[in-house]
Amino acid sequence: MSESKEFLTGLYRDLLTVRLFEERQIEIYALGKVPGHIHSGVGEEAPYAGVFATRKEGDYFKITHRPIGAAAILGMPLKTMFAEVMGKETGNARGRGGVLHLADKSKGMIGFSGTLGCDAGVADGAALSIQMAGTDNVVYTFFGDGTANRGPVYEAMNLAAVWQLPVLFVCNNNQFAISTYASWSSRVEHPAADRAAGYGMPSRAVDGTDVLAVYEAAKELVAGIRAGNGPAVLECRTYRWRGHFEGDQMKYRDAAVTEKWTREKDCVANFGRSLVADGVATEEELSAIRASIAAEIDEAVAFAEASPEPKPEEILQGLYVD
Ligand SMILES: Cc1ncc(C[n+]2csc(CCOP(=O)(O)OP(=O)(O)O)c2C)c(N)n1
Ligand SMILES: [Mg+2]
Repeated sequence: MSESKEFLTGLYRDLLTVRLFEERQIEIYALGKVPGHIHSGVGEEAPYAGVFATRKEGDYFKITHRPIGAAAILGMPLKTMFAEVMGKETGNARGRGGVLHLADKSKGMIGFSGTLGCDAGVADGAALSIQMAGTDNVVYTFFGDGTANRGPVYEAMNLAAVWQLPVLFVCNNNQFAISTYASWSSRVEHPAADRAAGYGMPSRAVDGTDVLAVYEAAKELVAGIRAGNGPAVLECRTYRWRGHFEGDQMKYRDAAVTEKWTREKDCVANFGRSLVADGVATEEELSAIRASIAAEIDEAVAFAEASPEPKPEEILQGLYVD
């Protein structure tokens, strides 16, 4: 591996932070501590960790509903994240947004719309502001394979290409949109990457469980965007390990296939093993990283649990610009 030990172990930490956040989210949801419902992103950490490793100060980010632990990579405190997820006053949206609305403008996170696909147009707007300011910053906007088939995504891609906007469109193709297989809703293998040529954009499709493959492809595409060559598409093939939501019985899919993906294509375990095999880090060093993240998560959950709920008389505060 040509990257430094610091970079590679940092990448491992990012992957594992998202993994442990997502696992803990499942636990607290099962205990009835999360209002609404969650969309587990366990197993889909590498597209975010690999892509965000190419970021720099001043960039903008739009994450989706899965995995929301990705917000931690961008520097959002775990305490704030768990508090928001649990609907507490100490969350980033004072508990009004919940699992779908982890965002912090000071970290470049410009929010997420539950109306899937519309984020791509917002990414264009942020990219236009970068273009007008004349910097070499980039907007990273994520969406799923199902969302890749939506009109607003096509329009945003076309406009970004026509105006040569600095956007990296990242499709996390986890092969399902709720219970619909990606192959049932698209005639092309890569619903985002295969269509990029139609807009005049470069694209790459990679194994989204290989964090270094994701990073290398993103680095190449982002270099072109920062150089002023306009937008690009990166598609990462992953697999949704759990149901669309917790409680989904997944009768529409073969449990043996799921078991195979989780066993063979675990992006965290595989990357950890390669770091040890290549002499970049020892098992002990990786265990120490795990222990420090786990301790931070314990502390964050305790903080969120002890935080106050919004007061009924204040529940409408902050929903609109005052
Ligand atoms: C415009 C719109 N249609 C439908 C939904 C309901 N919905 C929520 S998640 C989801 C599946 C999206 O699939 P995909 O884009 O592949 O993302 P994934 O859930 O697999 O991460 C759907 C249909 C929505 N939120 N917005
Ligand atoms: Mg999907």
